[in-house]
Amino acid sequence: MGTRLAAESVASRLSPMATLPSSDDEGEGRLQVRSVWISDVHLGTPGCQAAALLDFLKTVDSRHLYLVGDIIDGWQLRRSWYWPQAHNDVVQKLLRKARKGTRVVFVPGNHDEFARKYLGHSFGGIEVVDDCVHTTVDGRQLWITHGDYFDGVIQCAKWLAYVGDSAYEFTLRLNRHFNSLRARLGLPYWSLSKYLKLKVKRAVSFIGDFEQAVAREARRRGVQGVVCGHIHHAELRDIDGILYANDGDWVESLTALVEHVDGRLEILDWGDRAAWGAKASAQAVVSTGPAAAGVGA
Ligand SMILES: [Mn+2]
Repeated sequence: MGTRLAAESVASRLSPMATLPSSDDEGEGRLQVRSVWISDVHLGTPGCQAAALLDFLKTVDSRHLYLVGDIIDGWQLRRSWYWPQAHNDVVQKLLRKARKGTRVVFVPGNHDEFARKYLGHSFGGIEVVDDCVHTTVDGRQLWITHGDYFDGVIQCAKWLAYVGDSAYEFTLRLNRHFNSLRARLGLPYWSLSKYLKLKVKRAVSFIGDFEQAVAREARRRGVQGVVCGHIHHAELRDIDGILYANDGDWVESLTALVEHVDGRLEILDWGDRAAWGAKASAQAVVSTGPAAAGVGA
């Protein structure tokens, strides 16, 4: 195929390729980045866009791959089993990446909190941690957390502003225990984010409050930025000197956060992938020409 050949010849001219993990899909145009963050995939639910994610994972190669929670939806699976082949393929792809030299780190969220029992362990080369810090190639420290711990904090944001940090941490814990209790009773995770999203008018201020709360915690921890998910709303912006990054989701918006080889962070929108080549610098070309929109689709 012409597209395939063109993409290969571009790839062969890109020198940073040699230092990155070997790709396990040959022939297609590839995007080489340093790091990838994805979250809110919700494998095990009909809403999960597994085929699109699989194509994304085939297209993008990285040294670091962070799975920022709600990857597998344990809540839904417990209610009714839904596990088509495409969902299996995603899991296999992630394991394969770990095997081929990508460092894969899994930070569980509320929907896959069953994995929080296995913090510090690794499965098929995938490390499971509650949170972690990523250092970008230009030396910035990014705290990585799913974000559900902040559901409760936001609810109480107003009075917390007056009573300070100890009450704030108490609320974090309370939200966590509240939902653990619900889990033991067989009730689904109660998400303030979901609840408020139904109330469209308040959703905007909820997202703002969530972002503020997460950025505030990042500042308290002395890092330069934070990467999270949970609210299914991709974002990359500065909040009072803290870099706030949300990698979005693979249910509606099909977005990922990447760190390019020069340390630049960017949100990639799979629906808009034909534009990646234009936006990215020459070392990070996914594909060439208008026909490339079909690559990996
Ligand atoms: Mn979540």
